Amino acid sequence: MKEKLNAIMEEALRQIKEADVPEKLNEVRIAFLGKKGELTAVLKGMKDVDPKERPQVGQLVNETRARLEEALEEKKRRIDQQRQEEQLRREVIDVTLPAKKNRVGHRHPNTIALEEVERIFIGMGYEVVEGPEIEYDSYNFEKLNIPKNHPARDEQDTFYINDSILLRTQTSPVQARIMEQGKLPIRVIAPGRVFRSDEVDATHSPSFHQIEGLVVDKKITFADLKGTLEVFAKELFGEDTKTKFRPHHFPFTEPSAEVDVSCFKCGGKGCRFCKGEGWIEILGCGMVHPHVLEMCGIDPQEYTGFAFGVGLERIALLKYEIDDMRLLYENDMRFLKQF
Ligand code: 2U9
Repeated sequence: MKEKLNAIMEEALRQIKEADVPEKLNEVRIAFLGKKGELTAVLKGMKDVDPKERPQVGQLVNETRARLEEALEEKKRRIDQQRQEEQLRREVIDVTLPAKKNRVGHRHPNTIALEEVERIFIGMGYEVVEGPEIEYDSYNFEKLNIPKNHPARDEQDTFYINDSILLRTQTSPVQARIMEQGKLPIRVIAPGRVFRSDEVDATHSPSFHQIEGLVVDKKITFADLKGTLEVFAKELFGEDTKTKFRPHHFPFTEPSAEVDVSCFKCGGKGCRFCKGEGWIEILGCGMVHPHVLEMCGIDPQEYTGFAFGVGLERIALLKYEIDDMRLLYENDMRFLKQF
């Protein structure tokens, strides 16, 4: 019996040594210590052993069982340790590798300029309003004093969907719609995309952006217009900025003016930036034409108003000293990431 137990032990220890994964180790455990295992079979055969020898054989079986359990446990610990070491080797982090750059985007120069203009007018109590880019001819032209065959239609040629629907050439129809709603007084700015049938060059594009403003109330005068635009120019270009109003003509305003600001590079002395002029043109403006007020349902005897319009791209080009408008639309990251 002793030899048999020794043979079992030797075979079990050999198999434990060979087992290299926990699954195989478990198979060895079942083969020797399981219900139908070899050592269990010896225990079951105890009834055939001479009763005198039974205690000794029983002790031997128990010792063998304890040895095998210990060997199994030890091998399991070693396999687990090996696995953990392998895993640590596999998952090692190279702290010397350069970190992945987290590239955070930022606002387009047009958006930065727009938000600056909006901030200034919101500070003066204005509301920001928007309207459709596809417009009726009547809102884009007729109600703004530009009837069919008016010469201003040539300057503002656009893309027509049909005879009466077009891509808006200005954001003025947004204000015409606001006036028609009849809620007075009005103090709004209308930023948005506009379209013209223009060739692309450094200062023109078939699609660009405008910000227009409109104020309608009782007793609004040209002095209100001047004061408002002077504040705007100082906020945008600096406290020392001067403004100059030059008479001009627009069909929708009367009287009308173009506004220049003193060059913020040379302070008005004349430099390369202002082409030696000392002044830079920034916007157009005027008192809303009484006929325009009337066509939009407002009594010009009771109410007066002023309006102005500024090209957003022009503001961005000036503020950031960009010399070609096309750069604003090309989405070249080397250009855009400078702002
Ligand atoms: C209504 C009545 C009047 C808006 C105005 C201008 C003068 C103007 C240009 C600036 C550069 C367009 O982008 S640009 O080419 N705009 O000079 N715009 S007054 O006048 C209005 C608007 C709406 C109902």
